Amino acid sequence: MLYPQQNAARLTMSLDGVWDFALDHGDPAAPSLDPAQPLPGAETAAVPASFNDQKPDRAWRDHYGWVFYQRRITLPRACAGQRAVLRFGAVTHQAKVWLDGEFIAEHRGGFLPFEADLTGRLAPGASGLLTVAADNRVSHGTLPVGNEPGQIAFFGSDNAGIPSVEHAKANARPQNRPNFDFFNYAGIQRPVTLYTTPAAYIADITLVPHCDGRVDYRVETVGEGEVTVEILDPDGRPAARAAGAAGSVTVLQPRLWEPWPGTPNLYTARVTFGEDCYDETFGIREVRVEGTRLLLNGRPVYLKGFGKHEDSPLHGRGFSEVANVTDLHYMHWFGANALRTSHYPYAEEFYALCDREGILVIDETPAVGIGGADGDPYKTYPLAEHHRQVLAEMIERDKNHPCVVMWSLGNEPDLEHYPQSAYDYWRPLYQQAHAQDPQDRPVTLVCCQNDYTKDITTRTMDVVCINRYYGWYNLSGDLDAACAALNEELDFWQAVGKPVVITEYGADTVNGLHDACGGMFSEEYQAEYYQRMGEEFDKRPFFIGEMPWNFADFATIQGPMRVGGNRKGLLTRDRRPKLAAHTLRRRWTAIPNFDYKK
Ligand code: E8X
Repeated sequence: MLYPQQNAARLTMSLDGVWDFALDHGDPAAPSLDPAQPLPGAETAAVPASFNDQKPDRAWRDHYGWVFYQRRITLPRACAGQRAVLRFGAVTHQAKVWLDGEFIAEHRGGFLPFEADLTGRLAPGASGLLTVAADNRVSHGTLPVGNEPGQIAFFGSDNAGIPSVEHAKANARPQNRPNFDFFNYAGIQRPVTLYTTPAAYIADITLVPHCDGRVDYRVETVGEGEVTVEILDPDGRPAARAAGAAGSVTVLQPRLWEPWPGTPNLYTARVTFGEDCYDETFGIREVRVEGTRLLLNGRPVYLKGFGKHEDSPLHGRGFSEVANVTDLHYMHWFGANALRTSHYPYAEEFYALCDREGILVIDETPAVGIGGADGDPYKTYPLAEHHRQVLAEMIERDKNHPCVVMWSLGNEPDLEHYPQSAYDYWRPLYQQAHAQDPQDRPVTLVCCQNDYTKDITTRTMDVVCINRYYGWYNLSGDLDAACAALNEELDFWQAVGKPVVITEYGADTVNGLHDACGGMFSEEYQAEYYQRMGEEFDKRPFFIGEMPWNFADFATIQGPMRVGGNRKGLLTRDRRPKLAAHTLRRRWTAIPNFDYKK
């Protein structure tokens, strides 16, 4: 699915701004407000953004079920004869859409785009009432996963078995019980666009670049016309040309895409088809695994960066170009070159920025929270079909981005209690990712702190990605024991013979809390923790990446383990560095992108 683009043949009209908004207090089984009528008692909500933090009201923060958004839209007369398309960057977690009360679209999955063709439904020069219902419920059938009524949320305090607690749990009001450690923000969280194309149009573009300058391409079209493809170099000069819907072109003396502080050279594939045209940006780079090395353009790359969240004050999980630009400038400040889109695909605009800024991205599905309740989740959670859909949509959306160097099938599923069942669930997804990705990037699955000797899935991934909290959730405060345990486990992975990246490690740290003895939660502990962990990583040639958790403090559900959210950030939520940020900055600015581990 191509990102909306204004050009010689296409118009884009933003529908972002202040919409009418109403909580739906009806039965969550289905949206209950009338989409053909103005919303009763409508309030205001900004789009794009999570609705939860936009009003100091528990009813908004803790809502469970559907919410409604509504505004009028108009298609200009100048669009006569054009195809008109309505596009949502993401509506969390599922959406239903009506125009003047007529149902026109729905989508499951809160982190990927969907469209509705309005051609013939909205006449040029006419206006219509656009109504969107968003469902924020999570369950064993959604990604991310929520726990069912009567169960507890992530890190929830249970005191299981106490009659009064059990009875109160069983009779609690219907509510979300996220089995994940981030606030269940929801709503129209990414931009909404009304855009046009000619009646005969370019539907999709696939690009597979090679370091020798060959670029394989395929253009999918609708209607009659001829395809031409012109490649423009990073300076906008013509570099190659081809005709036909599929084929190859060769760029002489290609300027490769490299991570910052190298040059992330970006080329443009200028595609024409009849009256239509579209410019698709891409980078000439190759990524593959060889032995225990991750090779970028044939050279062993070392990943230094973060697990992040799309999370910022006021916006919640909502799209914020300001937060994205600020965060990527901070990535350079840290000397970082990589990040993981934990725990869901981020906004398309973020990947475009990573392409431009030269940041390597591990692109992750929203498959987080699979496990933890009673029984084998792979036998009881109705997830497999939706998971396949989400993986397919993520790869289809992000396939041309040079910044995306690896797919993560999910985060921290249960891989040890039902090992064969887990393997049988994840292996087909691994195979799907490889089969679907035209650039055949490495595929991983991020593994939770577990008994790695029982886990038969993680070791089958192209890159072993482990989240480990030695010195925090276990061996708490004892960094000598933590380093000993880490090394015992790394001995195990050394024998597996795959590249290993630690995709999470960290310590909750209250900014401003200082302790000369470096006690847990102090800034001194976090700094010492990262210093000690880095020293151990440096001893292992197969250890090819370090990604602290988390880039910044972020909002979570309430619970006895969270003090105003997750405080493992190297930055505070409003992006101010803690002591350990300077520790990592010193370390990473001294580590080169390539050849750090031979
Ligand atoms: C944490 C992180 C959480 O924020 C992230 O989304 C997934 C968690 C650690 C799990 N990984 O808690 O800060 C460790 C579980 C061991 C008991």
